[in-house]
Amino acid sequence: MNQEKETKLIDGYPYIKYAHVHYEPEEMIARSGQFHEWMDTRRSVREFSDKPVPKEVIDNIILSASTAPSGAHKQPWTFCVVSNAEMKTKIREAAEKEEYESYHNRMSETWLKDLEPLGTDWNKPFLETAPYLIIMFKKAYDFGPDGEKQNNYYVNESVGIAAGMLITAIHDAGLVTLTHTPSPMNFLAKILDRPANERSFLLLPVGYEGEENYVPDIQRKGIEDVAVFYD
Ligand code: IYR
Repeated sequence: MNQEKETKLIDGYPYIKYAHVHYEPEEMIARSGQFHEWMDTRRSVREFSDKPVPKEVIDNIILSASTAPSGAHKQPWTFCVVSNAEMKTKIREAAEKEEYESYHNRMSETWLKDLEPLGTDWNKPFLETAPYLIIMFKKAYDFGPDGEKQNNYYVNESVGIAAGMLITAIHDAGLVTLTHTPSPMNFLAKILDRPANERSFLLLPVGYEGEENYVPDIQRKGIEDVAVFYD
């Protein structure tokens, strides 16, 4: 890590020499299998404990998420971290207002039926219980040095990848989360006073699961169901 960087100019731009770690096939098989087993223990959790989480962990998981690849390396995301109790209450109230409307008037019968085994409803107590709420914003565009608009590219893809990496980092830290998508979710930009170029993307409560926590007994699709191989 503290090795000297081997640098070179290519087409006038700075490059550094890069070689990734390699494993023997046996070890690669073992490692990837173990990683899958570990990832397969991840579950979306709706009951949170209010047990505090060190702020440094939040910094680390956000930095991990922020290593995601992005269109033209624009890193078009902002992670808003809310631990302030009054702000969490405000967010819960506004989210539940929208969710109540969605569950009662906006979602179809089929949709509600599909959600039934997962036990979701308009009630979102985790928005107050979880020690941290991370709200991801996507930056539709950025501002240059003279305040001019600068385009970002593949913003949804970039922020979606970062969200997946954030979820992985949360799991790896021994914490739990849930991807909450209140709809419409523009109230978040208002409450958090975000600039005009940012749109809310995903809300993730982060913390420990509640005591005596149960999650739905879901099954995941197998390799034959999710992958097609063209040999
Ligand atoms: N956004 C709502 C509804 C919801 C929709 C889907 I699709 C889910 O997988 C889960 C919930 C909510 O957060 O409750």
